[in-house]
Amino acid sequence: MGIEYQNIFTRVQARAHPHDGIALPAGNWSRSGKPFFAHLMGIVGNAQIGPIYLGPLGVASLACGFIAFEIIGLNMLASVNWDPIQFVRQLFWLGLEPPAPKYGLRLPPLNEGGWWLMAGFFLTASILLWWVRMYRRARQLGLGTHVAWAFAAAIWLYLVLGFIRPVLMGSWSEAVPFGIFPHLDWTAAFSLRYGNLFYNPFHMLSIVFLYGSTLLFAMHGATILAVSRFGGEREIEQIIDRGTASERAALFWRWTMGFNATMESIHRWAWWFAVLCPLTGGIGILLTGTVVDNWYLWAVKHHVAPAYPPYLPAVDPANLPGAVR
Ligand code: 07D
Ligand code: 07D
Repeated sequence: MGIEYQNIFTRVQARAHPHDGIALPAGNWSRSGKPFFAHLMGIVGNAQIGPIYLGPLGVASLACGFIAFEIIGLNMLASVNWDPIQFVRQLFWLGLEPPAPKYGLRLPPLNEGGWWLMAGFFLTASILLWWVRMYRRARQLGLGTHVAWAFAAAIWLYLVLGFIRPVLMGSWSEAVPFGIFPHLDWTAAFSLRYGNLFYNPFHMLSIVFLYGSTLLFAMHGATILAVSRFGGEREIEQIIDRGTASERAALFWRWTMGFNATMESIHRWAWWFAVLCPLTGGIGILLTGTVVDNWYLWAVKHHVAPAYPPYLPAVDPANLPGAVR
């Protein structure tokens, strides 16, 4: 078909009058902003921008998020002596660290982890308020709350990493620092400290769902784009009409792998894979240091990994028969 049906990047931008959406029941704030169209946004999504619903929860969440962001940013700036040039140059390396182990779960002085604790409090408040907002907006529109519960799965891992596990371990020092590379260093150190996270079966499961999510996303996105020439992205009509895009898509997968998901079930696959990634991951982190202290030794004990053979002196290949001398 060539250029006239090239749909990986482009989409038709139908323009009507911008609309505000349905009227909101009593007790809601009104939506803010006069809606307008942006062609560039129309390339990646819907061209209509706004109006947005802020509401008290949205405002409170943004305020808490802003406070957390400021605490982190100003601490980072202080750590380079308030030098803006160094702040920009070293930004990815700067961090706000949790309190030292000697403080346990007590309140440390501000510059020894107190700021970290405060930033964590406001970031967590911001995330939880945003969660309630998503839940309530879905309800107000008469939707299911699937988005909120998927977000809750991510929040579960976040809370395990920064709150639940540190509390069980009895020390804030177990938690993750704020910062781009500092949080990566923490991740690597955590794996090393607990005997290599690769041997944690819940890390394995989490990876399965992470990789599985990208695979499913690619399969679903590709399938729908491939049948969009038959109107395949208009999913509902497709379910009730025979000989349509949906039926061809189903046939394609039955022919290539013998089984097909349905227009509805593919989304359930996607939801579960995405949700199970941080859900299983959070279980894995929660068990680490609380129940299992060394995942490699745990794996050897449970016949998941072989034990290292007893120490043998290293053989120098240059001294073996047949080696080039
Ligand atoms: C694409 C949606 C947009 C979201 C973005 C993230 C911030 C942080 C920093 C105020 C897919 C916005 C980032 C607001 C601003 C400060 C100091 C989502 C998309 C663009 N990580 N992590 C990143 C977080 C953990 C790990 C990137 C958050 C664990 C590894 C970004 C958390 C462990 C790698 C980031 C969190 C871990 C990253 C890109 C919270 C184990 C990378 C994220 C709240 C799970 C990658 C330099 C992304 C990277 C990366 C944010 C937790 C490991 C900065 C907010 C402790 C190995 N992480 N992370 O695209 O490039 O997500 O790092 O728990 O390689 Mg991380
Ligand atoms: C972090 C959920 C919280 C995020 C929230 C978002 C904001 C931003 C701003 C809008 C991501 C809040 C958002 C604040 C607002 C704006 C602008 C989800 C998060 C609430 N690992 N590993 C995983 C792999 C190794 C380690 C999971 C692969 C090494 C640790 C995932 C490899 C070591 C932890 C995964 C690999 C190590 C993990 C994360 C390969 C390091 C975790 C899943 C190929 C040397 C986490 C059980 C996720 C976990 C985790 C993948 C290797 C350490 C599947 C592919 C061996 C410590 N690893 N990993 O969804 O759950 O995260 O482990 O080598 O804690 Mg790993």
